[in-house]
Amino acid sequence: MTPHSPGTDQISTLLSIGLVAAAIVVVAINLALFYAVRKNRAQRGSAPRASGGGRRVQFRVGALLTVFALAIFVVSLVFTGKARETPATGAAGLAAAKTEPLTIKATGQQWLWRYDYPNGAFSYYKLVVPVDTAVKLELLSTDVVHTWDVPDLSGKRDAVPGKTNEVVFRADQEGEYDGQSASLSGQAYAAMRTAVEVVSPQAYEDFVKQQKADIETAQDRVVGLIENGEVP
Ligand SMILES: [Cu+2]
Repeated sequence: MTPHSPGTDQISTLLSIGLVAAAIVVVAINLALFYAVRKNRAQRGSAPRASGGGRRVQFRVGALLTVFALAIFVVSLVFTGKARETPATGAAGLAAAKTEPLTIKATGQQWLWRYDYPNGAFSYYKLVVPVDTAVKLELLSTDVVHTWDVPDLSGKRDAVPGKTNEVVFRADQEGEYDGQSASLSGQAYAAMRTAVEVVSPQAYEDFVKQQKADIETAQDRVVGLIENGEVP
């Protein structure tokens, strides 16, 4: 995972903190063990001493471990809280999303993602968003539970029928970010991938405009065919 949004930055920092904390525990336990064994090891001709440590030692170790666990708990709370915050659109982002995030509907269906943009355009599989812009995805599902999961940009979130969940992110770099299937939603769930293409605000505006025009042209053509009786 390479974080490319404030939320994923927090998640990956928390992951590193957890890793360091775990390493400290492993090293400390091994050092203590090594020290205890060395101190009490058998001398030539005498049996090793049994050592349990006094009440005071037990209390001190217990207190130390409690403080350590509490510290990790508090740090985790702070970082997950920060990861859930809605990021603000930056200076290089879409001007129209300065105060409110750009809201796009993401609808999961067996086995495809559909994205509906504010101007009425829509796209399948690939989501196009502007860089440095707060983007809010409203997750919906038409059938079963699907999971939207683009690890570089956000934590996973479920799209549940009859309920609207949200994912908020702000991509810090243009490029393409891959999503994967993260929950079993039927036979073809593994093929239900998605991709997020992060482009400049201008390229985003051009894309949704063009996409809308193309959709309308195609729809007009179909209506024309029906009116001419070429399609029953
Ligand atoms: Cu699915």
